[in-house]
Amino acid sequence: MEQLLNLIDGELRPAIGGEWLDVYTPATGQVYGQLPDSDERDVELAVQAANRAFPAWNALGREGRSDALLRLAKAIEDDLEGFVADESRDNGKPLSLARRVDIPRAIANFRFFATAILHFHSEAHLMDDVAVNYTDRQPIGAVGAISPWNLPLYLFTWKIAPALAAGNCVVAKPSEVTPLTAYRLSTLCERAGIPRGVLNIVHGLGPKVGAAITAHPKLPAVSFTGGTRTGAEIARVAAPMFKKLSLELGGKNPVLVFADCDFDKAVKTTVRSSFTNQGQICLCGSRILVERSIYDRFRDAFVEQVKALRVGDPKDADSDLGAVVSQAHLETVLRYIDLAREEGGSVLCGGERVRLSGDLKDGWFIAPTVIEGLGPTCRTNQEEIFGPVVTLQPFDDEADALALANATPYGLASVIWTRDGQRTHRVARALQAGIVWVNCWMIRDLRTPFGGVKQSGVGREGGVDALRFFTEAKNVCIKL
Ligand code: TXE
Repeated sequence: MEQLLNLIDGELRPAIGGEWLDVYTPATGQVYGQLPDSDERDVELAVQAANRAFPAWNALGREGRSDALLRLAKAIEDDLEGFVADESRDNGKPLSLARRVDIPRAIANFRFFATAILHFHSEAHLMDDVAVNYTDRQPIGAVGAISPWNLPLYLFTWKIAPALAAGNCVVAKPSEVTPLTAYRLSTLCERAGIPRGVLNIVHGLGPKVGAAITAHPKLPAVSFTGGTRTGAEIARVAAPMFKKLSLELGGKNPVLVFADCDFDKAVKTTVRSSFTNQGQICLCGSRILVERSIYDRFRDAFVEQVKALRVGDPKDADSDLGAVVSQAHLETVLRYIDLAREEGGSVLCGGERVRLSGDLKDGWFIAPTVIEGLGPTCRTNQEEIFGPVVTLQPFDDEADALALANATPYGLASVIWTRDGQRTHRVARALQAGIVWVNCWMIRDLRTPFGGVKQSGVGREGGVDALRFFTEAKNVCIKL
């Protein structure tokens, strides 16, 4: 039984309370290890360590911090297959996906911000012969980072890298559902020359450890990715403390398929945008809106390709889908499929749990599911399911497509399939979303602003947005 440990003040250690939580392998449904059941006492030690380490880490300067993050990136890269195997085992995703996306992106996160900080510039405002102003963007100090289970190391490092690059020290909490690669990262920090206390990782439950991070007065900024309901709870606690908050929350992303699209590419890419990572990506397209004139043709071609997807052992190279992340999430997703039937939807494929053989017989596998016949206002089309489940809806014209697309409380990502250049700009501008992909999906430039509107969150991550979140702007005005 593996015992994961916290990283606090440069030391790998269990929770002060000595309690442990089980962690599972989704593909088998079995416990593989334990993680510290930490509480506010562990968070307190981590906050003290982060605040102690801050002056020296900041004084290291941009070059020194950049070198340290580049060393961390190299350390992960040198252990790529170890991280890939851990991520797949812990989350249930196919090894091939962890190798192609998750771990390379975690490395890229560190490398991107290690260099971005070297080019992070500020502004000056000259008032003729009166005065000169310059904007001094200083690091905040010790900051909190709380991340989810769907892209564990990818989203964990997406917060940590800019925070550290900007000169802050971090108290981070990975999801208790997928703690393994954050733990593996913590075992590399000393070797990579990350000074003690600069990065602190406290494992445990959200309402205990996450809540303690949110409420701690010496963590003036918190960056969170996870569910909308949790985001609201974090905001409820942090707002009266006037903390800086970055909230990247849920989505119910529309895919708009117009009749003039590149049909084969639209079908093929929409299969990917629907079911990658078992549909457990906040950027997945879960509501597919198709112009009526091509609806039947699209539906039949799409369902045929979805039926060909292989749900299997995450270790198998030809598995397209692995297991969903937990027993609880398996039950949530299956309940939504039952709800869709109750609301009058017809399941065109999938719609049930998949039972594999051998030691995978108790694994949490769900067949990729496509549902049609539901209107825009039902719960199935309003609520984030966050699993391998999508709905199809026809639309008559552009206005109808936009009305459907914008008809949910979310506004994170969206996809447009059309060859019409004017329509591209019109529809992109009218969509209530933070991200719009046109004739593609998941092409990511880390310099671009990342985040959503409405109940998909507050603020933007990525590029200069992230570095500005993790710094405070001070205007210095000098009389000439
Ligand atoms: O998120 P949670 P989960 C959505 C998706 C999913 C739902 C719940 O709908 O089903 O969120 O997923 C910590 N104070 N997304 O369970 O519960 C928790 O320990 C402070 C979309 O992963 O929000 C974990 O580390 N922290 C999302 C982190 O918050 C708390 C990706 C996320 O947990 C806390 C993942 C509290 N009171 C899920 N309660 C996206 N947009 O990518 C929990 N946590």
